[in-house]
Amino acid sequence: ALAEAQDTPQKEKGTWHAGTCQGCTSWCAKQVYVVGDRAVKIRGNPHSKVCVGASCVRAHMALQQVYDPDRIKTPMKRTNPKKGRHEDPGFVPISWDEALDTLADKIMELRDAGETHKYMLMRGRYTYMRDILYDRMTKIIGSPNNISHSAICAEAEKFGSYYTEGYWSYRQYDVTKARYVLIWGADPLAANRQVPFYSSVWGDVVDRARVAVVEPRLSATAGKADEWLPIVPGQDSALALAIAHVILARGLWSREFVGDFKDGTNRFVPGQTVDESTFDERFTHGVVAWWNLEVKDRTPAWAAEKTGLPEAQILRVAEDFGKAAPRAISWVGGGPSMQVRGGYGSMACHALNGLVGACDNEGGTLVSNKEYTRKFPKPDAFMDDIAKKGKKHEKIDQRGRLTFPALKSGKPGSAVLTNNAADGILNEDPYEIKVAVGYMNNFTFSCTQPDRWERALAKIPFVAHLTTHASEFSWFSDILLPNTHHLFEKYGYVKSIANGYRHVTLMQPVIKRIGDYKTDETEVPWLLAEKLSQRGFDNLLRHYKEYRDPETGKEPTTADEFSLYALKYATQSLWDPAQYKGGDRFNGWEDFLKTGVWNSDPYPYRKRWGKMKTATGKFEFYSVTLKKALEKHAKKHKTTVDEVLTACNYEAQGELAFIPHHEDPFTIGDADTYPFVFVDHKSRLNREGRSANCSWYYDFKDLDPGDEPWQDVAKINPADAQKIGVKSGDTIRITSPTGAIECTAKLWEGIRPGTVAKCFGQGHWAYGRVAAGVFGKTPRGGNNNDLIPAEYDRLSGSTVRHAGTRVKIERI
Ligand code: MGD
Ligand code: MGD
Ligand code: SF4
Ligand code: MO
Repeated sequence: ALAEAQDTPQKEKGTWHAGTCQGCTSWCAKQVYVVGDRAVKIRGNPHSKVCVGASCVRAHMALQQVYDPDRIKTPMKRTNPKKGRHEDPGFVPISWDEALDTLADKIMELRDAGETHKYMLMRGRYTYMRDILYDRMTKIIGSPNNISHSAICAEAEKFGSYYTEGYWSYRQYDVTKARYVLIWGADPLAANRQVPFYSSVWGDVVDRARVAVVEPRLSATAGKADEWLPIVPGQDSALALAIAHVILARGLWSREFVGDFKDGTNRFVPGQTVDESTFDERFTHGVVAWWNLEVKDRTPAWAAEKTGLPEAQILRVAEDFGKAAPRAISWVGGGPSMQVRGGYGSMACHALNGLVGACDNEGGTLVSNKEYTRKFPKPDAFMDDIAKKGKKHEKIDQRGRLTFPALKSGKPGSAVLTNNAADGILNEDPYEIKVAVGYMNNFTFSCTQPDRWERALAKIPFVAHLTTHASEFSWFSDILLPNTHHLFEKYGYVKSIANGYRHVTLMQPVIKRIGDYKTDETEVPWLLAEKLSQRGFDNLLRHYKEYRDPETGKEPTTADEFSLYALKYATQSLWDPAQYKGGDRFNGWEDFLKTGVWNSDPYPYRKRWGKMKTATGKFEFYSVTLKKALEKHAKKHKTTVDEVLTACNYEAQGELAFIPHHEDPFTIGDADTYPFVFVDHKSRLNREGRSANCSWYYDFKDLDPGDEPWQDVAKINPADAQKIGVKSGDTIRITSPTGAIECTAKLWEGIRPGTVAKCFGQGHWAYGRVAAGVFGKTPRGGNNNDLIPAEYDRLSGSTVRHAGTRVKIERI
C-alpha cells in the first residue's frame, strides 16, 4: 500500500498560507500548506525576523489538534444537574442559538437584579483580540471580575526586571553577540520563549560563548552547555549574590554602566562596608548600598553550602561571566521566580545584567522594540449605571488584601491572583459568583491544588466554557461552546520579540471548519451582544459597532465582519501606507494578510540608559520603585513594610526588603516524612496544557531527557532510588502534603540527589480518549499539580510551582 501511495502522483497542488502558532508563548509566525481545504504541513514563516523561518518540534502537533476526532463540534448542554468529578455531565448537542440564548438570559438576570459583579470571565491563553471579550464585555456587563491566567504563568519573572529596570515583561537575549550566557531555570532549546530562533542559532552560540545552566535537572540546554549547575531547589538567590560578590570584589563590573570609585581604587573588599561618597555611580542606583547591606558577605564559600554546588564552580562561573562583560547575559526563567520567595530570586538573578552592563546593550538583555498596533475603542460611554456600580466591587481573587500585595507595575493590588480566585469563589469572599465564562483555560488541571477549582466550579450555578476539547474545566460546565483552532481557523494577532526585533503576526482562517466552531474572542462576543440587544440591553452591540472597517468606514453587521474589521482596525498602522509609522512597509491590507507578519525596526541599543521607568530613571540595585510600592501597600493596611513581608512569608526585614537579597526557600512538607524536593518542568512537546490528546506527544516523549515514550515517569537519582528500593519501570505513588499521584519510576543520573523531577502535562482524566486513561474516569499518568500546594509569591501574585513542595515516594 505504501509503494502504491508513493507511486500515485499528487492530484492536487497545495498553497502556503501565513498563520501563527500559539503552542507556547513564543507566538511564532508560521506558514500552513493547504491542499484542497485541508492543512497538511507547517513550517516557519521566512518573513519573520523574530523566528527566522525556523520551527520547533511541537509546531507539527497543531495538525493533530485541529483534526482531532475528539474536538467538540457543536455547542452542548449539561443534562445532569449534579456537578462533581464523578458525575457524568450528560452533555447533549444544542444549537448556537439555544446556547447563547441561555447565556444571555443568565447575564440579564444579573443585570435585572443589580448584581452584575457576580459575573466572572476567566481567560487562559489569548490573542491580542482579547480585550473584546476579556475587558470590554466584562466592563459593559458591569463586573470587576476578568481573571486572566497570568499569575499561574510567569509574573514573578517580570517582577525582577520591573523592580530593577522598570520593565514588566519578558526580555529578549542578544545571544549571537554574547560571550557568556548564564541561564536560570529555563530550557530555551525545549521551552521558555522563541525556541525556533534560539535553537537555530545555538550552534553558533556555543561556539562563541560559554553557556552555563542553573537547574536541578539536566535539561536539553544543560546537556549542551559548558557548565551545568545542579542547584539545590530554591537557592538561586544565594548563587546570584555570590556571583555579584565576585564581580564586585574582583573589579569586573561595567565601569561604563555602573560607574567607578572616584580615585579608581576598588574598595569592595569582602566583609567590609564601603563609604558611598567614594563611588561615582552612572546609570545605576544603589550599588554601594547593595554591597553594604547584602553582597559583601555573600562569598562563594557561603553560597557553596546553600546551593550544594562546588565553591570552585561558583567562582569559575562568576569570573568567566564577569570577564565577558558587557556581553554577558543573565537569563531569568520560571525556575528561580515561580517560588514562594521568587520575586526576590528573580530580582537577584536579573540584577547581574545591571552589574555587567548587559542591560539594553549589545550581546545582553533587551526589552521589546516599538510596535504600532492600536487599542480597541474605549468602553466607558457604554457602561451604564448598573455597570459602573457593579465594577466598583472588590475582585474575586482578593488582590490587594494585606497578604496579597500583588504589586504589578508599582501599584498594590494591580496584579492578578489567578489561583486564589478558586478560594474567593468557594468562600463567597467577598461574594458569590453566579455566572462564569471561561475561555482557552483549564484551571481544574493547570492550577496547583486543582481540586479547589473542581469544588469552586461545581458551586457556581452557571458556567460556560469556550473550548476545543471537553477538558477537566468543561466537565464542571453547563454549556460548552466549540472554538476555532488558533493556527488554522480564526482571525487574530499576537506580538513577540527575539533577534533584536519585534514582530506582529496574524492568524487567519485557511481551512474549512469541520465542526460548527466559532471564535472565542470575536465571533462569540458579537453573537452574545446580539442576544443581549434582543433582550433590551444593546450597549455591548452598540460598542462593537464602533469597530469599523478602516478601508470602507462600514460598521460590522455580522460576527464574520466584526472579527475581520476588528483585526484590520487594531493593525491599521502596520498595513495602511497612509498611517506608516515604522518597521516593514505594506501596500495595504491584502499585502499584509498574504505576508502574515510585520517586523519592527532593529533594536536601538543603550537608548534606555538613564531613562528607565524606575523611580530614579536608573537601573536600581536599591529599588526605590519597590520601596514606594511596598510603603503604599503597608500604608493602605495601616501597618509597616516589615509586617507586610512577614504576613506574606518573606524573611526580609528593614532595608533588605528593597534590594535583591538571599532568602531560604519556603517549602511545604517536613523533610523526615517527605525526603525529596519535587522538581516540575515543561515537556519539549507540551503545547502548554493542550497537546495531551495528540498521539505524537507520547510517541516522541523521549525527546525530553530522561523520559520514555508512552509513559509518565518520575526521574529519580539512582543513589536515592537504591535507598528506597525503587527500580526503573516500577509503578510508584508520589505523595505530598496536599495530594498523591501514580506514575512510573525512572532511574536517571541527570537529577540532583534529594530531588525528583517530573514533566508537567500528563494526568488528564478528561480532554479526550488519548489524554485520559479512561475518559471521565481515570487519568493517564499523574498531574503534577495534584502534588503542588496552592502557594504564592505574594509580591507578584504568582502561583508557585518550583521549590515549594516536598514529597515521598513509595513502590506500589
Ligand atoms: P491550558 O492548560 O493550556 O491553559 O494553563 P491554562 O491557561 O489553563 O488549556 C487551555 C484549554 O483551552 C484547553 O484545556 C482546552 O480546553 C482549550 N483549548 C485548546 N486549544 C484551544 C484553541 O485553539 N482555542 C480555544 N479557544 N481553546 C483551546 C496554562 C498555564 O499552565 C501556563 S501559561 C503555565 S506557564 C503553567 N505551566 C505549568 C507548569 O509548567 N507546571 C505545572 N505544574 N502547572 C502549570 N500550569 C500553568
Ligand atoms: P518553567 O516552566 O517554570 O519556566 O518557561 P520557563 O521560563 O522555562 O520552567 C522552569 C525550569 O526551572 C524547568 O526547566 C525546571 O527544571 C527548572 N527548575 C525547577 N526548580 C528550580 C529551581 O529551584 N531553580 C532553578 N534554577 N530551576 C528550577 C515558561 C514559558 O514556557 C511559559 S510561561 C509558557 S506558557 C510556554 N509554555 C511552554 C510549553 O508548554 N511547552 C514548551 N515546550 N515550551 C513552552 N514555552 C513557554
Ligand atoms: Fe513557536 Fe511555540 Fe508554536 Fe513551537 S510551539 S512553533 S515555539 S509558538
Ligand atoms: Mo505560561
